[in-house]
Amino acid sequence: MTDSKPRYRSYTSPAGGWGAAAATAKVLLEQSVVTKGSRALLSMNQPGGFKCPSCAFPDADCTKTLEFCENGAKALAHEATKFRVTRDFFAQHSVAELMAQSDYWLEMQGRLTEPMRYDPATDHYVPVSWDEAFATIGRHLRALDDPNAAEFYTSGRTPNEAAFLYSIFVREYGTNNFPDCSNMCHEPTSRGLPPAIGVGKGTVVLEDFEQAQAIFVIGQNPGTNAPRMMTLLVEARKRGVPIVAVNPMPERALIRFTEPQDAIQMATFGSTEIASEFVHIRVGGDLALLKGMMKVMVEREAAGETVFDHNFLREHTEGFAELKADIEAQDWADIVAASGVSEEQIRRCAEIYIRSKATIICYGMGLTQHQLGSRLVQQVANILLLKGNYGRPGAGISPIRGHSNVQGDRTVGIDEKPGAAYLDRVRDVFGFNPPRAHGHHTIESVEAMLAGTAKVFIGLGGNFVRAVPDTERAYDAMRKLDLTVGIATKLNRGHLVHGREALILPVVARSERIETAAGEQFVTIEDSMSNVTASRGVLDPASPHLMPEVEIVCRMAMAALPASKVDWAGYIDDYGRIRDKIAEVYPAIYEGFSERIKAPRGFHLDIPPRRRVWATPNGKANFLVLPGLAVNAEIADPAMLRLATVRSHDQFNTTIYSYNDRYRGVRGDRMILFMNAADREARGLDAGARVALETISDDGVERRVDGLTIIDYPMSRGAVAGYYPELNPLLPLDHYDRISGTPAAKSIPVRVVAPAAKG
Ligand SMILES: Nc1nc2c(c(=O)[nH]1)N[C@H]1C(S)=C(S)[C@@H](COP(=O)(O)OP(=O)(O)OC[C@H]3O[C@@H](n4cnc5c(=O)[nH]c(N)nc54)[C@H](O)[C@@H]3O)O[C@H]1N2
Ligand SMILES: Nc1nc2c(c(=O)[nH]1)N[C@H]1C(S)=C(S)[C@@H](COP(=O)(O)OP(=O)(O)OC[C@H]3O[C@@H](n4cnc5c(=O)[nH]c(N)nc54)[C@H](O)[C@@H]3O)O[C@H]1N2
Ligand SMILES: [Mo]
Repeated sequence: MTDSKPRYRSYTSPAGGWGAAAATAKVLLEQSVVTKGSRALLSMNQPGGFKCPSCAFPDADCTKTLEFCENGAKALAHEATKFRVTRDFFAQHSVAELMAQSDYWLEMQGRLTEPMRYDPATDHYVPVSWDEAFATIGRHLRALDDPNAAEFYTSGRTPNEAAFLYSIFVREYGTNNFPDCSNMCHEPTSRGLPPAIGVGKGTVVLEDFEQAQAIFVIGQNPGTNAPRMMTLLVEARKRGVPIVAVNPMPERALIRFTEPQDAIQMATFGSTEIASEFVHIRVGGDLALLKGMMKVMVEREAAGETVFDHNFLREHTEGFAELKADIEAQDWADIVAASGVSEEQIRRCAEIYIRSKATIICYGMGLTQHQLGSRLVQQVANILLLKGNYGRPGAGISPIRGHSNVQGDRTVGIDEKPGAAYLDRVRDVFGFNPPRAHGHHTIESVEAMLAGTAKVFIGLGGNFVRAVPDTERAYDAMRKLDLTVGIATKLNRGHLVHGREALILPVVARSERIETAAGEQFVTIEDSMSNVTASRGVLDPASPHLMPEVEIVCRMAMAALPASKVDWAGYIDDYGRIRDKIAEVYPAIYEGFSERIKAPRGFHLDIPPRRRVWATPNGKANFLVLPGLAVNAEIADPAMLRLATVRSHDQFNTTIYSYNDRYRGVRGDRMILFMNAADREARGLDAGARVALETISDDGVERRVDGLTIIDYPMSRGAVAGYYPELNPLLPLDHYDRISGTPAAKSIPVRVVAPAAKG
């Protein structure tokens, strides 16, 4: 915490606008990259340039001159920063000293510059040669009796080429242990949608937003986490398209937004009202809302109106009768109580949905991060099926992904539960027998570390210990390991909470040029709407000693697998050869990759539901019923509140850009508890009180976070919110969705308790 007196003033201006423009200028200045950063921003998301390292939202067509947002600019400025973490820095600070610093401070030290190894004798990181680093990794991996004792994490900034090779390396090594960031994020989409519609991805493309007649935004905060999406929402509103926003927090950008790319709106201080209907849902109340809307549809059909797309239902779906029976069994009073939304408003939402001939439903972490997240996502698929909102312009399901290439990483093999057909393909293309047994997802990998069965952790990007639940236990877990390896651009806590031996391997970043013996290389990424595009860095690497991720993966493989059947050395220089192999392993979607990627805006990967083709066992789209109205285990404790851990406007996941959260009116602090005044008064607490939170659980582990300041905020009743990752110590490791493995980070059962007495 930087400031003992946090300041809070409710933010009443529209989101976006000059505030966004000013914040862009400020961050370039703070990182001392005004000229370099501004120049790089002109190449971001442009043909021939690089892809924004921030979120996974696709870019629009070339008619827009600038294709970045305030938060993309922050991501770029922090990557292009002039600050450096050098060997002198590590000589000055022991790991114990660095541990005492905040995540913000660590981030602000700048880019990593050379490989480092942990020296237990001095508790300092010291320089190590790349050769020695790979030899260490090879020695540890070769020494393991069981390849399943190694965990291979991936974070979603890793491009397709590196992720693909990593998935081949790890499988040849002998395990499917692929914990990844998606396991904490949109896995309910990847696992929940295939049995419903045959693909674990979204079915809309950008153009669909221009033809939609209604748009729902559920559990998502696009003004902060996908700001380029705001352009589409503004345009839709200007066309009079109703937008329904469903959220326990009245996020500013969902209410009013000024489009920073709109010169007239900027000049006149104008703004656009976004949500025509703001649904102030209870945390976890979305299931009840969706069922309420479906109930209205069922009732109107029973009264003789044609509401469903009957041809579509007949031709394309199975399970309608079961769904209908489940909906009929729900009682209105229960629906209203579980959602916290009035019957009138649910009826208005249903009316919007019924009238629209093409509806898009977007959703984010507010929907996925619950104990039944995967099955909740299936209910979104259901309501869209009822009106045939697939394979029609302007309609479909639209999970808004997080990391810029998290979807692509999964497509090219980062998957702890690979299918048999894919494994056969890998065997045929590469000539080794990949392991068939499923591997660990993120939670299972932490459990294996705690149990002492895991020995080695390799993190291809990311900040594993800060991202996972149960921070204290995660720290214990990492410290039991023999070797931890962090492959990263920036120093983070994951490098400080380490195994007996530890390495930090610094990489060339997205915005930087990759030069190999074969000349300049580009990489590819897949965005949230399945577009694959090339990304070519334009800046000089932060240091001459950085290595591209592709080369790091190849050299780890060469060190660990001396008798490999794969030509690793051949992939280091020529990324075209990697793409040819991707095409061989995934002919159905990647045939002709090297040719197709030459198109200035890349190409779209086939999504069968767009053609009304369903890759499910029965060849149909399936209605999947989730009985009841709850997506989290009920807890009969009257003091219980549901805690949603969310992102501020000034962070990218575990990377903290500042202590401010502009749209929520917070300055100078992140130890905040957003609470409804009525919930606060019911507990006899004062506004601005300092409190602690305790998790309600029955596993005997005490989980508590102290030093939180209550802010009166228009939360829905019974819901509180605070920031991730500071509140991760409250999230129990086993509080997760069993289908996807995704932690229920939006519904932690907590109670407010008195703070520890100050010593
Ligand atoms: N600038 C920036 N951009 C990012 C990121 C970042 O940290 N910073 N992270 C990236 C990543 S990896 C991801 S996954 C995405 C995340 O993007 P979002 O999905 O927008 O992320 P969150 O802030 O976690 O939460 C989303 C919203 O869910 C709401 N919510 C909480 N509980 C519920 C509930 O029960 N029901 C409903 N309907 N809503 C609920 C919260 O109030 C919040 O507005 O953004 C990506 N883009
Ligand atoms: N309580 C709670 N927990 C959550 C969430 C939540 O909403 N609430 N959200 C979850 C979600 S959605 C996600 S996606 C995860 C995120 O989990 P992660 O993906 O593991 O975390 P990040 O903070 O995105 O990782 C940041 C680090 O990545 C490294 N990095 C940045 N760019 C690059 C690059 O180009 N290459 C390489 N190799 N490294 C790079 C930098 O060193 C930086 O410190 O957290 C999850 N955890
Ligand atoms: Mo994410």
